[in-house]
Amino acid sequence: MAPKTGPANSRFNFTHVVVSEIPDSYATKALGLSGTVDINLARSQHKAYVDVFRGLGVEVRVLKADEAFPDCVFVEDPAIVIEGHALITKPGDPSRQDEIRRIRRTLRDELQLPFLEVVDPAVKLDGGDVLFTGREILVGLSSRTNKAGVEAVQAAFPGFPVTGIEVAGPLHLKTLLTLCGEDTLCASIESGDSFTMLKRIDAASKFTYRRVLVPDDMAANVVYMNGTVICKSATESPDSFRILKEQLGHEYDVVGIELSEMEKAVGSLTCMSLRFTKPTKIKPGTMQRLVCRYESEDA
Ligand code: CIR
Repeated sequence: MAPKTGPANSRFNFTHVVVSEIPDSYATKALGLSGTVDINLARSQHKAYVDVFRGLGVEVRVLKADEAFPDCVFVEDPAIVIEGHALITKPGDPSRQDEIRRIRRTLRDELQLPFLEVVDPAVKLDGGDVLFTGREILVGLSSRTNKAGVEAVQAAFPGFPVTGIEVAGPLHLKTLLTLCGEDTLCASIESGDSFTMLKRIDAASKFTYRRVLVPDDMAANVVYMNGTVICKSATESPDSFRILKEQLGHEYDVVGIELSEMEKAVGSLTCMSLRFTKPTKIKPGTMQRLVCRYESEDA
């Protein structure tokens, strides 16, 4: 079955999604844990999330849980995939750095994406800080991503403008600010952090985006792909869900997902998947400058 698609020529019509099972260690050892995780509930929430992708007709690759990496469900952080081209990152927290090994195996060896890897030891770079809008790449400067990380993204994707944006409070830029449609950004007004970052983007970007503002901070993290907006459920964030539905529902399907157990480890919707189309041929100019090279130690 061909995947459901959104607007013709959208850069966000994808054929593939990579996700990971949740290890038992997530419940006790994930970074930033607050509250007691109900691991069964976490897994059923995760299943509902994965089922949305399956319902879109895309190929979903589910990586086995890795007990050595309590945060391994957050597959967005060890890699960035833009226009089907992968950059393996240098996760900013040392406990997560070796998560790149299985992501490298999946993207490079199994899916055979055009592939680069950051090797500069000065780089800190989490995929959660990288927001591709279709026109440019905004990179959050956070506790997990530094200036060298922004430069690595710039070097890897010379086809797009790349701009560093100071993260105002949350873990990552995308924790509280995401793409929710074509040329449309979703931000929240709850704490002010999200809105501050939106203003920084307005000031730094030469592009103009339509904006959707939601009342709940965590509801500003949505996944937009294949004509669908995956957001927090009406049960968990009723007002935000209503606003997203009102403002985007005429153009896209809006699907709500419960997220309570993933939020206990600062997780969000974008961070649990990598979404892309495998390029049929490498686009000239997209990744010409090989400033990153691959490490062979885990081939
Ligand atoms: C961490 O602190 O790395 C994880 N507990 C949460 C990572 C969430 N990732 C993301 O938003 N991209």
